[in-house]
Amino acid sequence: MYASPSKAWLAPSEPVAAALAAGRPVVALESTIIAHGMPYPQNVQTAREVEAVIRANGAEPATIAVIGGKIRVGLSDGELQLLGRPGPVHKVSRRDLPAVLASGETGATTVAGTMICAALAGIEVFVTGGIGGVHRGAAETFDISADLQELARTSVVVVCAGAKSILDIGLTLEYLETHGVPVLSCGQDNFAAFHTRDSGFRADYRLDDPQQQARFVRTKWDLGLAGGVVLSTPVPEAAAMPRDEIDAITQQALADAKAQGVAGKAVTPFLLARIRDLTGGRSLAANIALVKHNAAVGARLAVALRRLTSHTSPPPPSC
Ligand code: PSU
Ligand code: MN
Repeated sequence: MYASPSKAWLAPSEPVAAALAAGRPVVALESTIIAHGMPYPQNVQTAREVEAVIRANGAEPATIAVIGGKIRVGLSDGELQLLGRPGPVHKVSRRDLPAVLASGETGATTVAGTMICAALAGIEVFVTGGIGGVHRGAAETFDISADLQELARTSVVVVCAGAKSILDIGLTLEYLETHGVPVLSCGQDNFAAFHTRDSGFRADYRLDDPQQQARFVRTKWDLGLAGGVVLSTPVPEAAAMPRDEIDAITQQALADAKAQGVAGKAVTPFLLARIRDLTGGRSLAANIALVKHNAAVGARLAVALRRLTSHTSPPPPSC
């Protein structure tokens, strides 16, 4: 029977445990981006730099992964290396979490997996690069990331640079609307498209100020409206890629995936790696720049949320 979730699986690091106990702002970070989204050693280097940006903006970083039968919240240098080096690391979404925890193997958490763990640990803000979404051609493949369903039910803010153009961004936004997930934008009216600043689709609400963002989020949860919030902020101008180029390369990568019969959880890592090769590594530079920028936005929101006086805990998932 489903009881209230047990925190026994959580193993926070000392700094994260201390920050949570003191009510200081904490920002969760995912690990699939380290293990399956970027190559070694840039992945580990970036993970460290992103943590430093969060500290510089007044919050405690908590990178999340499954190691040795525990959900580690806040990783040591050795643990970052374990995830970042080539090796057997599972990609852990909602479906995979019990298997990898129970087996004691090593797992990197996706947006969905990280949201679950962050909520369990009492962390309200989570920074990533891009969210998963409805894949192009989903009408035939049914390929819709579990990230979207998680956003519908788990009360964590996900700060991102929008969604990649490997996805159908219009359908991704439709799906989020259906499930009552608000999409906020910071710095521009439109939802961002990861490598490029503008997806061509408007976000639901533009809120540039962390105080405004915090009031929105707190109001949603005070109303008992369980579920996540997407906060999109565009890749910094200097690191953005030309739209025509990334569109053409995305088409090529999608065709390659189809020709090679790539399916299931392998699709997104395959496309990310293929785009990196086809851009001669320039997509990686954009990826690194945008994650660091997201980290600053997320840390400022976490600080603003802690400063709000009216505070109740986020509601638990409705199922
Ligand atoms: N988008 C990116 N980089 C990533 C991912 C998505 O630009 O690394 C990762 C995230 O961990 C996300 C996951 O949760 O891919 C989505 O995988 P899928 O499409 O299989 O749900
Ligand atoms: Mn999928």
